[in-house]
Amino acid sequence: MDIISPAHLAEHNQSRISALEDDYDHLGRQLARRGIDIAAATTRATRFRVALPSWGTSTGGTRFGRFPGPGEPRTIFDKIDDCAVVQQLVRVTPDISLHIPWDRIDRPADLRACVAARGLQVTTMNSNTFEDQPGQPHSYKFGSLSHTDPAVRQQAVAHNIECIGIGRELGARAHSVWIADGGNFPGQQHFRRALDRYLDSLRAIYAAAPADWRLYIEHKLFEPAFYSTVLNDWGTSYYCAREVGERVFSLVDLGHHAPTTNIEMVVARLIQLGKLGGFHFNDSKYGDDDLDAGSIAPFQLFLVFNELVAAEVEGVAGFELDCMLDQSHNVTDPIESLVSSTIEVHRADTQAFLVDRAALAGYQDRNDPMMALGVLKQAFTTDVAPILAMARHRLGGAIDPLGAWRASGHRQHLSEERR
Ligand SMILES: [Mn+2]
Repeated sequence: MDIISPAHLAEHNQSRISALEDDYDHLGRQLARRGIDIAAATTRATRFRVALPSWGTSTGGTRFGRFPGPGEPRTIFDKIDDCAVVQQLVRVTPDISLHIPWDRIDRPADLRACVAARGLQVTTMNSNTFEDQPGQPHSYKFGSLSHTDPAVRQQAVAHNIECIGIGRELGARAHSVWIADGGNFPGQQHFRRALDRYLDSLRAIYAAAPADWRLYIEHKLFEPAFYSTVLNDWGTSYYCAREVGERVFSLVDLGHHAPTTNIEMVVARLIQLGKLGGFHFNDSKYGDDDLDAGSIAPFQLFLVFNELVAAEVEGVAGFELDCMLDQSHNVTDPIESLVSSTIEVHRADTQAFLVDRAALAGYQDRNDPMMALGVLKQAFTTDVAPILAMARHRLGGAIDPLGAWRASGHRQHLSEERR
């Protein structure tokens, strides 16, 4: 079921295909001189996947306010429609990540049918024990899964199990847990006991998950707790994942690190230890800014993908990833941000595939940092836009997704329909 008219997309592509073929052929000759087959790079680019967050279809907002735009989704069904628009344009985002209870799901069977009719699937569930819901018996003000009161922990565990139950009805296969638990003052929490309580709760959630599901735990340096956080870094995340079970993995949210953290190295460590489960892609300048992926530090994004592609081509055993966007769109049209961020992570992945790995290994062995960096920079500075556009075109998407979206006038239509 198409939302943007296929005739509009065809017309849009028709006026751009000849210029794209020119650029593509030129890039193909350039890459051939480097021993790279552009056809192989393009085929690989058609297989790229990044999941869309249902919550990314609305304006997020900050703690100072929220400025919703016209035609924002009113229900989960509207959010699915907006994800379907993104998928129609970029064709590498068939997977959706849901957030309970931000997504109100009263009729899972209807939702599953709607998602499938749009050519999409729900892959991952996300719980929310970082804010209180109306009528909830116990407050999360002082924590959830690691709370000192067993009744609060039990409520938080039950919520996570409920999310998994909804996910099963929707055909999902993974559950992602982020907790805001921590302390704002020295002395507020007993660090070791809080982590032990978190582990106990996580074991209860893991025990309730279907055997073929994966459980992701997402660490974060700080915020909303400003002094200490229970699951604060990748090392703690790795420890917890290892302690709790084989199908528990660390999820890396790019914004959840200190600004100077070498995130690509965190990624490499988790790959080596067999516990990297996936990503929440976004970008940041100062903290957990939730800016659009690739908008601030595109070289860092490339370096992260460089580690992923290295693991892929080196055949690291059991290496499987769930990649999602997780952003807060405050000043842009959420559909445009999702489209643009998808293109940015797709770009980083495609550039990383162009790294001359044999040359890089040689320079590493010979301790030649200048030439090693040169190998990475050669891939990073290659304009792979024609490969991305050709991949989208072959998959039935738009050569210029943002241009096609703007010209479709669909936002105006939504602003009237969703008044
Ligand atoms: Mn996240």
